[in-house]
Amino acid sequence: MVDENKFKQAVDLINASKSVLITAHTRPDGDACGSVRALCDSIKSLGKEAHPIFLSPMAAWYEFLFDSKVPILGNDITTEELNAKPYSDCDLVLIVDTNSYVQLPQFDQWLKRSEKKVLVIDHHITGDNLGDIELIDTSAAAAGEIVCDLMKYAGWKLTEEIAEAIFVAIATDSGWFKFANADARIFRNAADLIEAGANPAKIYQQLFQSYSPERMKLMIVMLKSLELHFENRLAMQVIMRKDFDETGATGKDTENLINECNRIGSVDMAALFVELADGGYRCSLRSKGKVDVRKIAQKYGGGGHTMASGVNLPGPLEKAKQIILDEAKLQLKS
Ligand SMILES: [Mn+2]
Repeated sequence: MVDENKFKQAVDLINASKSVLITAHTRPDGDACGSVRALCDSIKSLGKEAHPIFLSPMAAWYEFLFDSKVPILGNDITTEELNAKPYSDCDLVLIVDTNSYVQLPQFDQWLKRSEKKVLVIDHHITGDNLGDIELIDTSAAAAGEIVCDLMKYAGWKLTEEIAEAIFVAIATDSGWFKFANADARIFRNAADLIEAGANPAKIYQQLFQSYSPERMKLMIVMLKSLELHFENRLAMQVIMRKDFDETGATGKDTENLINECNRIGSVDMAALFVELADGGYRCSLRSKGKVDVRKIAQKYGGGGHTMASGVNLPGPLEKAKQIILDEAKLQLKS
């Protein structure tokens, strides 16, 4: 739990502001999208302006969280435009679900030059101390849980829309309440959110039964690439750029696909390599608990959690794979 004094400082900061720029890490996931939506609503209900931006497109299945399109930096607005209205009027920057420059492409440059106050809400262990005030709770399963705690502390109204948004945040970061981070606290929060109007069955359908045919085809291609190593304890899968062309899927369609191979009982660790435009690979890593995948990601400039992390590795593919094979071998034998 974040201590009360920190919550007070955060509430004071928000109360003192007139207009808030809200963003989250690139490739916004359910936690990022849900938390941003919930905070926008809360801040607006206080009579303030809230201006959300994302740093890359969100997956289609999160779009229901927003009534209007959230501008994307680099697509819909430039960093120069962050110095013009309405953003120039913002007197507070709120960053959710990350505290790291590398997770804020383009925005990091603007942020370094900005003199605005910064509030960070995050549950990751690694961070660059971006905030003047930081609500960091590494025991929270999702940033959405800290948002939930903040709202309870501040006494802000938990509307049906806010409850739904936070439910999305906590449900997605816990793999629909089935990862090791799904503790009593998350179920208590979930119960509160359901009482406030969140509808789990509806949300489940919107999140997990809403694949586009293109995404399904991409998943099939990915599954065909499955390789198992070290007595089937390490699963590795690959998505190449041509796979996107051939299936019609896009980068955001890869979210959560890595979890599919964890259905295999023997698998302790999973890696998914997604080829990038520069010839490198975005490598997502998952662990069932025996391996610390954050250590591996961190060693090569990435970050994340013990059981879910990510890192960009240079190509060619065989070299990127070898790095993961070597690191996995070290941890699996110990
Ligand atoms: Mn998160």
